Amino acid sequence: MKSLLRFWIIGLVGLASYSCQPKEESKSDRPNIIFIMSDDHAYQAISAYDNTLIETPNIDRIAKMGMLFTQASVTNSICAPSRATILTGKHSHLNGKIDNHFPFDTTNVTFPQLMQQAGYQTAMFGKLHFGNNPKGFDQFKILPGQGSYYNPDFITKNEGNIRVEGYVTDIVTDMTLDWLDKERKKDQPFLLMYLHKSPHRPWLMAERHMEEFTQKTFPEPATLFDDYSTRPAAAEAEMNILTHMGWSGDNKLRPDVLKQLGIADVGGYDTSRFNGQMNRFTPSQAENFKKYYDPISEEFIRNYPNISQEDLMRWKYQRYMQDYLGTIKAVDENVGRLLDYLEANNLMENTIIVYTSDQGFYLGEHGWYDKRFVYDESFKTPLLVAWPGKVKANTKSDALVQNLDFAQTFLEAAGIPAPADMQGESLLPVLTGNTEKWTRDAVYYHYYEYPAEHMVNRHYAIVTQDYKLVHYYFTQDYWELIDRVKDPQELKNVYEDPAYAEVRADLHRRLDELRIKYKDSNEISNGYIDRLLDDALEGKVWGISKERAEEIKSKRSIN
Ligand code: SGN
Ligand code: CA
Repeated sequence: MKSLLRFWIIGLVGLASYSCQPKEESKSDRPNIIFIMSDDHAYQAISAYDNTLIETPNIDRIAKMGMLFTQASVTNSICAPSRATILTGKHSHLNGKIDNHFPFDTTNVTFPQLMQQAGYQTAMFGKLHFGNNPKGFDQFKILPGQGSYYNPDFITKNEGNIRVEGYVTDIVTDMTLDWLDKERKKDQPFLLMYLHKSPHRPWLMAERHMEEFTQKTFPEPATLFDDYSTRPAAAEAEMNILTHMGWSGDNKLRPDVLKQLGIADVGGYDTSRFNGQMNRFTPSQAENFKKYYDPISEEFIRNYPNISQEDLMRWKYQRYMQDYLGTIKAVDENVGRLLDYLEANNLMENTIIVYTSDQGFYLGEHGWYDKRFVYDESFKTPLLVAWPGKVKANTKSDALVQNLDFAQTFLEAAGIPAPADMQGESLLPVLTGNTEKWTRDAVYYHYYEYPAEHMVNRHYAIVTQDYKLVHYYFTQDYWELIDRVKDPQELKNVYEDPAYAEVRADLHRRLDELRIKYKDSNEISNGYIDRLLDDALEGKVWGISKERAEEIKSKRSIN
């Protein structure tokens, strides 16, 4: 009798849910997810945040349709670790991808695998940078490592390794649109990861933008001539535009011009890499490049004899901005192509569109390029999310959200339970205006890639809306306290200032709590501590000689 009753109840419930939600519809109810991520795209270079440097009307469309996050950040400001955190929903110390050097551990569970298992069609195009192929994708075409701007190679799921002639940002978009058009299954929701190489170093813009962007001048940031006083790790870093940026590979002066002027090239991206890039061009691409870049070299020869160090810094900054922002122009145009496609094909309605970057970037602030530090320009990252009907148009949030949160956000949106060991929080309450359900008031940060190119010492930190408390360790051992409200440019370490004694004690307590909450500890960091140094001692770390590694080894101490 009991079982008969159960049969009836199940039958009734089944019938009821069937009558309000026919099967196909319940499938298509689950939103599609389009995750657009660029590489090293500073929020200062998106006009929805700030239009001082560039207009990005297409990326801005996402903010106009949805929400712009002003305090989105990463847990570890470097490429592959950020991507690993995004895919696993775990901090670097738990997913194991602490730096760019060692490959990603593919035994990690990633959210695309879970979505694929739950019936999502999944695809990835562009830059991954894991040292191995992504799991959980029905289709992928990824760049090997950093990839190339011109005539890039791709590792593909079904066609082996291929080389495609053209400009990388256009090609990755062509692949993406092609997939949407020809391979997308209309009866399945999809997860699409559309991942640009731009605007990563060496900042090679598309041919069509060279004329305009090599002529532009840009306002300088207030801290271009930062002297790094009170911040020893900042002083040690090797990412100053004047002293570390390559003259040829980065600033694109012709190697013969450097020779003629007696300038020794500097930085990782030097003459040999410049020549390598030139060799990659087709004859017509090379001709076009020379047409716009040769005059820069010629002018430099004329001006160099009388130029001061300050003006050289200014010149290098302008050259950097022209190229960096030039690459963003193509990203913006191509994001526009994708949005147009979605509009034209009725795909806007039930699709979550995210635009973000794997981390932020310095555009001359503190005299720098690159990232890695917990200072705002690289700790924060752009985040714009549209979901028509669900996320209110034209809204802003200053919630302390992180790349750690994407996995759980997407899983919740798709109705898939998140594994208990994921460490983020779903952003749905913030996105849908239920902010009372969002209580996070501090985030945790930990950067590890040292000794390595750019020489940014290891550090971990707590960041709140008002402060940052940072511990630098490994070869340096000291604390930094930044007052984010009074010192938004982050120039002054007030750790020893008695006026901050209480704040400091409170932040120490909260940092300890966060480290427990996220399961980080000195024991875990010490487990990773010499991995990179050991490889550097064998000459296996890009940018670090064996002699340098020996010198660092003699200085290093356990945190
Ligand atoms: C390359 C760049 C660095 C950059 C790293 C990491 N040098 O090594 O400037 O910091 O990538 O970037 S280059 O001379 O090869 O251009 S990341 O975005 O992949 O983390
Ligand atoms: Ca990056």
